[in-house]
Amino acid sequence: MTGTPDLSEEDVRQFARIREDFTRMMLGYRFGMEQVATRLDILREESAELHVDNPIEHISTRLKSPESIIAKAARQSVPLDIAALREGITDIAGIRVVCSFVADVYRLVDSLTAQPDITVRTVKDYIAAPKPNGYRSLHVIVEIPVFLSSGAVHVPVEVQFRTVAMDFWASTEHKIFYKYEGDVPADLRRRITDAAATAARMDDEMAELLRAVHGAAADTGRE
Ligand code: 0O2
Repeated sequence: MTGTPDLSEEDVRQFARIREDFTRMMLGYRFGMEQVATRLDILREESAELHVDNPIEHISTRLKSPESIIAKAARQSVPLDIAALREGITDIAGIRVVCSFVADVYRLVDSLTAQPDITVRTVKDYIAAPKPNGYRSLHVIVEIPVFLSSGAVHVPVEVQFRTVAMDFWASTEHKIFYKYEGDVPADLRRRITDAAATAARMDDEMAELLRAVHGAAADTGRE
C-alpha cells in the first residue's frame, strides 16, 4: 500500500518542534556569518580609506544546505540533534577571504581574532604546512555571539583565508576532483601538486616585488 504513514498528533507536534529548532539554528548561523563578514568588510574599508592598499580582493559567504549538513553528519557519525550538530559540524557557516599577499592573510587573521567578542576555536595553517596535494589556505574557526529573542548563541564560523594564487589553484583542483569523482589519475595528481608549487612561488615573488616597492613596511602594514 502507498500513501503517507499514519501520524499521531504527537508525531506532527514533534516534527514541527524539530523544524522550528532547525530553522532557529540556521538563522543563528546566517547571522553569525553575516556578522563576521561585516567585521571583515569594516577592516577592508578602514584599510582602503587609511592606507594605499586594500588587503582583501574579495569575500564570499556560504551556508551549508540542510541536505549537505545531514550527509556530513552521517559521514562523521554525528547524531542529528542541534547540540551535536553545533559541536560536530563546524563548517555550516563558511566565509572565504581572498587576499593579494600572504602577509595580508596573517595580518587580517590577527585583526579579526583580536576582537574581544570573537573566540578562536581552531586554527589550521595549511600555508605553513600545505596538504600533501599542495593545498594551501589558513582555516580559522571562530565563534561569535548572536543575540536572538531566546538568548545568546555562540555560533562557529569557518573562515578560509588565502591568496589569489591559492584560490585559483584550489578552485581548479576542486573542478578536476569533481570531474573525476575523486579518482584523479596519478599523472594529473602530480601535475596538480606541481601547479601548487608554482602558485607558492608566485606568492613568494609577489611578496619580493612588494618589498622592493615598499621596503620593510610591506611585512608590517603598508602606508
Ligand atoms: P566546501 O563546500 O568548500 O565547504 P572536513 O571539513 O571535515 O571535510 P577537515 O579536515 O576538518 O575536513 O577540514 P579542512 O581540512 O579544514 O578543510 C575543509 C575545507 O577546506 C573543504 O571544505 C574545502 O573548502 C577546503 N579544502 C581542504 N582541502 C582541500 C583540497 O585539497 N582542495 C580544495 N580545493 N579544497 C580543500 P569542503 O567541505 O570540502 O567543501
